[in-house]
Amino acid sequence: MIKEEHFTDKVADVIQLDETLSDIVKAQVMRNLAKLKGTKVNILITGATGCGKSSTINALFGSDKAKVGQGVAPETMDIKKFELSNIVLYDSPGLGDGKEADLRHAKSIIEKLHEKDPQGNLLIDLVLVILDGSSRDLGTSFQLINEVIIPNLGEDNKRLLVAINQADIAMKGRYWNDNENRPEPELIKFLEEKVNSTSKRIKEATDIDVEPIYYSAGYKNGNQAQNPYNLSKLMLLILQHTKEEKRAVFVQDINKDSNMWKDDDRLKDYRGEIQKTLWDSVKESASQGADIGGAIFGAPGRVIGGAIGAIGGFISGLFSGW
Ligand SMILES: Nc1nc2c(ncn2[C@@H]2O[C@H](COP(=O)(O)OP(=O)(O)OP(=O)(O)O)[C@@H](O)[C@H]2O)c(=O)[nH]1
Ligand SMILES: [Mg+2]
Repeated sequence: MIKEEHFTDKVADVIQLDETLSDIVKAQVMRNLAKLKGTKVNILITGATGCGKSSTINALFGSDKAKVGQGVAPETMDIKKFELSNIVLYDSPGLGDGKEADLRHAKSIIEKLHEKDPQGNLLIDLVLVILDGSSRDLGTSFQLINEVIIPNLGEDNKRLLVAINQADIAMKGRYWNDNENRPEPELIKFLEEKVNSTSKRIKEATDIDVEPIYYSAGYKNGNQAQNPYNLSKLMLLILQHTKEEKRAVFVQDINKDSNMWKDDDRLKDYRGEIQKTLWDSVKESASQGADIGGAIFGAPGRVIGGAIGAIGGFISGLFSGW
C-alpha cells in the first residue's frame, strides 16, 4: 500500500513557496508543522463483547483496521493497539466475560488510564465506551463505567465519552428505515430514553455528567452492507473532547470515504463543524509563535500566495461530496 503524503508536508510546501513570508516566519511554521506531524492522539476504546468496537474503529478511520467478529466468541481478548499515522487506538474488552477475565480487563484498563507519556502527561487522551444499544442488560457496562473508568479518570472528566451503538437494531430492527438509513419516530423515542437513562445511571452512581449519543457503526456482511448513522456526530464529539492543540492530526487518519459520514440526525451541521474544527486547529498549530495568523490563514478570499486556497481546498477535499 502506498503511504499517503502527510497533510503537514502539503501545508509546508505551500508555505515554502509563499514569497510574502520572511525566512524567520517560514522557519517557525516549519517547526510547528514538524511538531504537529509527530503529535499522537491516544484513544482507548472499550465495551462489552460484540458491542461494535472494531466496527466503530473501521468506520471512523477506514475499513479493515480492526477485525470484526462474526461468531459469539469475543474477538478482543486483551488490549490491542492499532497505530495509525497520528491516532493510536487501544481496543480493550469490557466486562462480562467471566470473573477472571473481568478482573484482568479491569486491571489493564486501570493501568492504561494511569499511564504517562514521555512528557509526563496522561497517555490516554480519550476513553470511548461503547454500549450495545440492542442489549437489554447493560449492567456490566455501567459497572465498567462507574466502577472502573470514572474512579480512575483523574481530574479530567472530559476524557470520557459514552456512545450507544447499534441504534438500527435497538428495537430488534423495527422502526429502522432501511431505505433512508435512519430511525423512525418510535425508535428515536426509544433511543432518546436509552440516552437519558444511561446518563442518569452514571450520574446517580458517580455524580458525573455525561451526554451519551446513539449511532450505528453500520456493517458489511457478505453482499449486505449498511452505512453508519450519526458517525459524524460521534466524530465531532471526539474532536471536542480532544485537547485543542491535538485536534488537527485527525485530518490525517479520518476515514476519507464520504459515505461513512452522510447519514445523521441533522440536528446540527456535524460535517461542517468537523471541517471547521479541523481547519481552525491546523491554522492555530501552524501559525503558533509566528506573526502570520492574519496574513496566510486569514479570511478566505484574501489572496496571499494562494496559501488559503491550497490548504483550505485540501481540507475540504478530504470529504469529497460533502
Ligand atoms: N446492525 C448492526 N450491526 C453492528 C453494528 N455495529 C457492529 N455490528 C455487528 O456486530 C457484530 C460485532 O461487532 P464488532 O465490531 O466485532 O464488535 P466488537 O466490540 O469489536 O467485538 P469483540 O471484539 O468481539 O469484543 C458484527 O457482526 C458487526 O457487524 C451496528 O451499528 N449495527
Ligand atoms: Mg473487536
